[in-house]
Amino acid sequence: MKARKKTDSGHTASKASDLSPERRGVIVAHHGVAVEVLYDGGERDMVRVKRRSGHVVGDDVLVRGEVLERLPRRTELRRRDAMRGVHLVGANLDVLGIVVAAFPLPPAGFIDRAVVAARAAGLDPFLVINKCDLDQADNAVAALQGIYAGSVMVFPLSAVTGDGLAPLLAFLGAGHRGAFVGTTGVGKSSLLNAICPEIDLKVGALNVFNDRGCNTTTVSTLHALPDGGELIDTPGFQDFGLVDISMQELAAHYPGFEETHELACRFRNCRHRSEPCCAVIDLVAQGRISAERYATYLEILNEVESGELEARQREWKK
Ligand SMILES: Nc1nc2c(ncn2[C@@H]2O[C@H](COP(=O)(O)OP(=O)(O)OP(=O)(O)O)[C@@H](O)[C@H]2O)c(=O)[nH]1
Ligand SMILES: [Mg+2]
Repeated sequence: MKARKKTDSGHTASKASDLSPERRGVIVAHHGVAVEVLYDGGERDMVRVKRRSGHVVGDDVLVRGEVLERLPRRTELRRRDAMRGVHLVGANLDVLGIVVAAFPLPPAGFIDRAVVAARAAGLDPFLVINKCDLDQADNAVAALQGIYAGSVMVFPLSAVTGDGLAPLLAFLGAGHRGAFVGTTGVGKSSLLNAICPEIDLKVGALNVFNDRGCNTTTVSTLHALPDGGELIDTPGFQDFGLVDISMQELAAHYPGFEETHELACRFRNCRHRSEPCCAVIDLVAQGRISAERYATYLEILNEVESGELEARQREWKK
C-alpha cells in the first residue's frame, strides 16, 4: 500500500506527488472544493482543496502534485454579511472598484463601508458609476460626484454603449490588480465583458419589478486585461459590513472626512459623536460636511462600536 500524507490543503496525497515538480501560480477561480490555478508558465489546472480552506481568488500558491500551499498575502479584503458571517473578497489586491448603477442607487452606506474597508486593508478604492446611458443617470452622477469626487476616483460610464470606458482602462492598465464589487445587477460582469470581450462572462436579466439583478455570478474569477492590469469579477452582495475596523480607522478612512485629518479634536480618541471641541462636529456645524454624510458616519460608528464590544467580549471569554 502506498504511503499517504496529510497536505496543507487537507487532502491525503500519495508519495508520488512528492516527486512532482513544484509549480507557482495564482488562484483564478474558487469552486468550493476545488480551485483553478493559473501557473506562471500560462497553463491552468484544478486543484482540490478543503471546503473551508480559507483560500481565495488572488492567492499566490505553490502546487506540488495534489498539495497546495498558500503563500503569504500582501493584502486581504474581508467583509461581513447581514448574518455577521465573514467573507474574503480577494487577496493581493491593489485597488477596489466599487460598482454602482446610476439606477437603482446602492443601499445607503454601501459605498462608504466599501471605501473604509478597502483603505483599512491597504487598497486604493475607486467608484464606477455604470448604466450612465439611462435617463435618470445625470442626476445620480452629479449627486455621487458631489459626495465622492473629493475622496476617490470616479468613473461614470456605460458597459452597454462603451462611453466612459477609456479612463477606467487607462487606470487599470497601470498594472493594478483589482476587484469589482457591488450589489447584484449593477453590471460588474457586463463591464468585464466590455473591457475584454473574450472573457464572455454570464450576464443576467433584471427583475422587471425593481430593476435589480438575480445573483447571476456565483463564483469569483480573476482575469488578465488586454491592456494590463487584472480584475476579479465577484458575485453581487448586498452588505459590505466592516470586519475588525477600529473607530480610529473609520474616522481616518471615511470618505468626506479628509479635511478633518489636518485638524485636531480636543481629545485624541475623539469619536466625533458629541465630544466638546470636535473638529468634525465643527465642520458639520459650518455646513462643510453635510448632515446626511455625518448621519451615515454615526450609523457606521454604532456598528464599529458593537464590533469592538464583541471583540472585547471574545477576549474576556478566553
Ligand atoms: N442600461 C444598461 N444596462 C446594463 C449596463 N450594464 C449592464 N446592464 C444590464 O444589467 C443587467 C445585469 O448585468 P450583470 O453584468 O449580470 O450584473 P452583475 O453586477 O454582474 O450581477 P451579479 O452577477 O448578479 O452580481 C443585465 O441585464 C445587463 O444587460 C449598462 O451600462 N447600461
Ligand atoms: Mg455578474
